[in-house]
Amino acid sequence: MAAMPDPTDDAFARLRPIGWSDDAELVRAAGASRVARVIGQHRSGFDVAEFAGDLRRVQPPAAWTRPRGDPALRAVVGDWITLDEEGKNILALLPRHALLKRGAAGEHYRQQLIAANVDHVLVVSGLDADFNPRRIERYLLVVQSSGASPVLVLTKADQCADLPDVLEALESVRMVGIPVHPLNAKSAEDVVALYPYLGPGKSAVLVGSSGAGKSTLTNTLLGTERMKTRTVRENDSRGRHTTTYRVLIPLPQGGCLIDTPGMRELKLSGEEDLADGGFDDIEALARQCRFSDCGHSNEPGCAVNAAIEKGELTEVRYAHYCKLRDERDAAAVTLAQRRAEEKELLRQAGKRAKDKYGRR
Ligand SMILES: Nc1nc2c(ncn2[C@@H]2O[C@H](COP(=O)(O)OP(=O)(O)OP(=O)(O)O)[C@@H](O)[C@H]2O)c(=O)[nH]1
Ligand SMILES: [Mg+2]
Ligand SMILES: [Zn+2]
Repeated sequence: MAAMPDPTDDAFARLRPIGWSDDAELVRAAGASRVARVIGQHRSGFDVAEFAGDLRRVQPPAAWTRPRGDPALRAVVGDWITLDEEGKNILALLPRHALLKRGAAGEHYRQQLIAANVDHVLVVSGLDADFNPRRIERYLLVVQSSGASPVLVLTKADQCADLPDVLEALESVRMVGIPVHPLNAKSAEDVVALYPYLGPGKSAVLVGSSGAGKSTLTNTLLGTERMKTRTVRENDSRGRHTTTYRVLIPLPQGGCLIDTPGMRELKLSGEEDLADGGFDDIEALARQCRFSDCGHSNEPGCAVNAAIEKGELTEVRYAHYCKLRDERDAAAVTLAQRRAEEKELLRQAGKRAKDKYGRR
C-alpha cells in the first residue's frame, strides 16, 4: 500500500525555529511557494535560511538593484521572501508586520532599513561613560514608529555605582511604560530577564552605539562566543565598530535575535510620532495652552512654560523634544519630496516602455 501523506506534515514546520509565526496574511501570501528568511545582507547578495542552521546566498530581483527607488520595497534582515525553484533567486518579498528604519547617515536624505518582522527592538546602552539619556530618547522615538515594541537594555550594570540616579534620569522613559532592564551582559543569570522577548516564534533586534554590548549579549544568550567583541576606548567608553554586518541568529530560547553594527548616528526617518515616541506628556501640555497656536515662548497662559516653572518638565527635555520635532518635520518634508520624485521617475519609465512597445 502506498504511504499516505502525513496530515500533520506542514510546510511551515521547518520555518518556525527561524521565527515563522503562522500569521494568516503571511501564510496566505506564501501560498505553495518556497519560503526563506533573510539572515544576512552583502554586496554580492542576500543570505537566506529555509530552516535553522541553513545558509544560502541568493540573488535579488533586478528591481532591487536600481540605485534610486524606494528602499522599503527591498528585503532586509528579518524579511520573509519567496525563492525560485532552484533556490537561487529571490522572487518576492512577503508582507511585513514591523519595519525598523532610520534616516541614513550622510548628507543626502535616504531611509535605511535596519530590520523587519521583529516583535521587540532591544535598545542597548552601556551604563559607562557613554551613557546618554538624550540618545536613548532618540532611539526610543525611532523604534516607536517601527511597529515593534521597544525595550531598554542597560548593560554594564556591574560597572555602575549609581544605578538609582541613572534610573531617575530615565524617569520619563519609564513613565511611558517602556520596560527597562539594567544587567551585566556577560552574566547568563542576568540575561534571563530578556527571555520573555525571545521565546519561540518571537524575533528581536539589538540596536545601539558601538561598544554598548550588543554582541556580548548575543553571545551570552547563545551560550557560545559566536560574535566577535572588543574592548571600548578607555577615555570615553566608545566602541571600535567591531560588528560590521547584520545577522539573524536562532537562539536556544526558541526565538531569533538580530545583532547589528553599532550606529554612529541615528537620524529620524520623518515618520515618527512624538506622542507615541515618549513625548506624550509634552504634547498633552501643549494642548492645554490658552492659544491653540502657542509658540511656548512667553505667551500668556502657556501650559508648557507653567510646567517648566513648576519643575514638572525640565528645560533640557523640552529643548530636546523641540529639536527632535524640528528634525522629524524636516525629514518628513524631504521624504515626501523624494517619494514624489520616485513616483515621477516610475511614471516616465512606464511611459518610455509604452512608447517603445505600445500598449499591452
Ligand atoms: N563589565 C561589562 N562589560 C561589558 C558588558 N557588556 C559589554 N561589555 C564589554 O564591552 C565591550 C564592547 O562590547 P561588544 O559586545 O563588542 O559591543 P557591541 O555593542 O557589539 O559593539 P559594536 O559591534 O562595535 O557595535 C566588550 O569589551 C565587552 O566585554 C557588561 O554588561 N559588563
Ligand atoms: Mg557587536
Ligand atoms: Zn504654550
